[in-house]
Amino acid sequence: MADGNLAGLSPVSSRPPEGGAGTVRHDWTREEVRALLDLPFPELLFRAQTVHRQHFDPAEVQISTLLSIKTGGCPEDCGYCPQSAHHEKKVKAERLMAVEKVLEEARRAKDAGAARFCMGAAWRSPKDHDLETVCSMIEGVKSLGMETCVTLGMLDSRQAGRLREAGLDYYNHNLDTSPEFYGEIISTRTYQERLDTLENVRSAGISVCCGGIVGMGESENDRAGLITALATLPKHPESVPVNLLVRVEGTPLGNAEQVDPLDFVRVLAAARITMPESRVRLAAGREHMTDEAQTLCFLAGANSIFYGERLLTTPNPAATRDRALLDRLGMHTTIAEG
Ligand code: SAM
Ligand code: DTB
Ligand code: SF4
Repeated sequence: MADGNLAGLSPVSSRPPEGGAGTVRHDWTREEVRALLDLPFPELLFRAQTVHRQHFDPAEVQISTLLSIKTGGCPEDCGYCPQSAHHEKKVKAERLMAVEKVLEEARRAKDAGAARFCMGAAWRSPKDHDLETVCSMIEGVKSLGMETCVTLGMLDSRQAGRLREAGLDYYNHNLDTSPEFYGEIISTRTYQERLDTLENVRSAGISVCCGGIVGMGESENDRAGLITALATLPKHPESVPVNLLVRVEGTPLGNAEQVDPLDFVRVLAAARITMPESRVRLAAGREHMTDEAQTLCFLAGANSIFYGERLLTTPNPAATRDRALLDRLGMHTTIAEG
């Protein structure tokens, strides 16, 4: 998908440009990622945009629509999440949605132009009976001609195999933050358990969607730690969602300090440079972001967004606002991806 527009442009420093076409490194060190995050902003963006153009059409953005198929009442204690049963104010727990209802929503998302339909469940891990229902949802959404993604918590290899058999394209499971900051945010599941789930998903032949959250009180070193953990996986995740924390009142992180939007852009740029072939998603947190900040995110190499009025339980920009922004920028969306 490289368009070669920048062929012949020399890099601004004496170092070779990261992730040149054909070079995908898996040996990034945290120091190297920190050095990227610390670059002067114009240089960081130039490098990210250069890498981006070697692998993608810089005017194209993939859009995915989310649906919460099982909301609330989650036994996990993730400090950012309004669906955890541990927090003082939480969203109402609901049952797993009926397959037909989910397909209705998927049809609506397809008509609005989404290429991928992502279904999320507030589970620690799926029960066998529920997994079968989710498999029917996957089969139904695929028959509409959309890509499928689910996020259901931890999976063992048998469960991953079953999802693959049903035709699942992507599984979302995030590392969330650096290994050492992780314990400040979640106590009910370990970093290693997350890595094990990712390995089970990979081995089953499902594409991986894995990223994290910025804005939970982490240091720049933690941000570098997250990017390094992702960029040193044996195979880079095909999708890397970078979420800006949605601060939900009543969760332990409801009053977390706001992140400088330019620092958020830096994390996206570092993800783009270190994982040149991955789709980097400007994920949660766009609702309160200006159009100009989102534009910088696209320049930094983000080429995917969640589209539609709702994420899982919190608001997302209206589709009309997103369309207007993409039109202003002369950008277009992917219809379907192989
Ligand atoms: N329950 C499953 C799990 O966590 O494994 C799947 C759903 S969970 C909501 C998916 C991801 O959404 C989390 O890993 C986290 O990265 C992100 N997320 C949840 N709440 C968020 C918030 N308030 N702001 C930003 N991202 C959030
Ligand atoms: C991801 O990284 N972000 C999405 C998706 N994967 C499942 C979820 C964001 C959730 C934001 C909070 C909410 O709406 O509940
Ligand atoms: Fe549960 Fe997922 Fe929310 Fe954690 S992020 S509390 S596992 S729904």
